[in-house]
Amino acid sequence: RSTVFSMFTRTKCCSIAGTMRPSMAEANSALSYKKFVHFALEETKKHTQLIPSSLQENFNCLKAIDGKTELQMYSFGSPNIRLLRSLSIEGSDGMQVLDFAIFPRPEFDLPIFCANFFTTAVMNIVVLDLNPLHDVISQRDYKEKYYKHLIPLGVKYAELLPWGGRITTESMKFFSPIIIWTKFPPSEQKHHVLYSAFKDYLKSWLELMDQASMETDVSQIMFNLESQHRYLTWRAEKDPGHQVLRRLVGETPAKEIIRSFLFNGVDDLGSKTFIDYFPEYKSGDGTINQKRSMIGKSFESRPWDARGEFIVRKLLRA
Ligand code: BLA
Repeated sequence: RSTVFSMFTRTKCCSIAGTMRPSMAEANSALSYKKFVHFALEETKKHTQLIPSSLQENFNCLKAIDGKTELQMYSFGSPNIRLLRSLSIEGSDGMQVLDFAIFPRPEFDLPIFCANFFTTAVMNIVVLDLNPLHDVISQRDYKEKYYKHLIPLGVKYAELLPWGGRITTESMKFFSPIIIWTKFPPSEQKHHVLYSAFKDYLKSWLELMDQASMETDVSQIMFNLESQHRYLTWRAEKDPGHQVLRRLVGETPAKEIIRSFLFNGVDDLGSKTFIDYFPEYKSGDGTINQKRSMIGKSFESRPWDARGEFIVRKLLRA
């Protein structure tokens, strides 16, 4: 496993490797996401015992082809977390990336914690959400169970971090009523708001985890498992970050980071294929259509209202 990575010299290139403690200079750097990772790990440790994942051996620190950009990866598990993993990238050109996710064990129908921030010298692209494991548009009971009490939090941040405009229509099915989808030119004030949002969303997820009860019904566990596998299958195939990763580390290592690290489980949590889950992407010769979206982009404005009701149903009718 991970033959590609052994071809790289895996030096401890990232400055917070080992200690996970950013230096004051890094912590104060206006646009760094290191403090986000540091907060997330420390906060999660207050709620559960984090055990280093076996993935850490192969996925820890990597220098990009340019010899300057650094990719830092962390991964852990716990009694109720299947995988907590973090990829942060600090580019020499001011590019900063955070892809932080927490996937629950299949005995829990908890949402998936998802923070995806892509920052260049001119733009921030932000997705922050507790991605629902099950459908929150048609399954009202699931929506009420996890999101009802969080709607005010979502409304607060939707005002501070306004809707980022038209978005891949298919992605909306993976988002919750409290989704933060926003774009803004780099600004210290916005970065600060984003840090608060990240902390509040993570704390909310950890509270849900504390309260969650373990499912014992096998069919329900299988249902959770398939939903998580479907989610992983979507992101491992269509995540907008893939192109950037390929450019940074090359085709094969990028593929390995995506399938074995970021969306670990895509190859072993289920046997359905991308086309099984998303048949509309099947092209004439049976392969997967390379387009990111078959429907195109939509939702000029936030499709959830302030009560957490989805207001533009027709595009998502499968
Ligand atoms: C853009 N990233 C986006 C967009 C979304 C997401 C919604 C806006 C473009 C679009 O409409 O698709 C994120 N999409 C998600 C997430 C889910 C989803 C989280 O469906 C979950 C179900 N982004 C990263 C990483 C990189 C990155 C790691 O998370 C780079 C290494 C880059 N995201 C990135 C770039 C864009 C983007 C470059 C703009 C490219 C584009 O608009 O196509």
